[in-house]
Amino acid sequence: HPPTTKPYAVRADAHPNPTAKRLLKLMDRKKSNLCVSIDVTKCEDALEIVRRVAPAVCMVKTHIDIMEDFTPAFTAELARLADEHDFLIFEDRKFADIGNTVALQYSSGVHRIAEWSHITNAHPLPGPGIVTGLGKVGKPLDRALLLLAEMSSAGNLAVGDYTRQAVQMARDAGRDWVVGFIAMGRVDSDGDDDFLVLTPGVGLVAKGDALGQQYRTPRQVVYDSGCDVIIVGRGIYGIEGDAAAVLAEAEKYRAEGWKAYEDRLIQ
Ligand code: 5BU
Repeated sequence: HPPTTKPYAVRADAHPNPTAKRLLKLMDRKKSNLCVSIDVTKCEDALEIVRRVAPAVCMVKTHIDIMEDFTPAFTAELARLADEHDFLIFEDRKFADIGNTVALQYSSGVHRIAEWSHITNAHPLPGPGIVTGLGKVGKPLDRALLLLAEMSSAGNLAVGDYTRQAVQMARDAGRDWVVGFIAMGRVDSDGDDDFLVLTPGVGLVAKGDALGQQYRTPRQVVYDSGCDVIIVGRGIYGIEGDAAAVLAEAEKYRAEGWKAYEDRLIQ
């Protein structure tokens, strides 16, 4: 049975990584496979968006290096909100250096990503040392890593053999640390291991932006392509209106993503 036909809760029971297990369980509890990407540059604006969408999400995704007024109080409050509203924090850091350097970038500097981010991601480009280096920091903290096997932007080079080797790198590392992929579809379908597939480039209206982003609908992503989590940024926080309007938009994506998941279970 491929993972796409198994309920998130069943996959949670069999997962060796505590963070992946927690994610799959809370997805089931909140009936949400929606991750909202918070790409604004002021801490208070970011927290306001998180407070609005919190009831609808299984995960919040950050780019911590875009914050103009970052202090550790921001990530502390994010962590508090995550506990209060039952979601995980995914720092979309896209590490891409040698193992020794990424271990420092992950643990240290201004942002101390490993301290507050449950999940982060890395490019497989530098080779398996990147996975080992990040693991030295993240494994003892029960964190989880995703590899970028594919990207959503037009003309990206993560295709074909590159994608296949990313999947192999994850298999070699083990699912207790590399829990899945950023990908546009079921890149692991040649095996019977159960990886998580998280997918950006999701929108209900826009088809893309001026800088190469390409959008598909929650249904295309979850039902047609078998992905597990939809990642939505501007489609939710960018809409016009008050707090209620932003939550309503998040709720629309949550409902679409969840319906697509339920439909694929009974295929
Ligand atoms: P959008 O506003 O929904 O287009 O934002 C998408 C987010 O997902 C944004 O933070 C990107 O950095 C991120 N992203 C992406 O769009 N495509 C990718 O392949 C990867 C990340 Br990896």
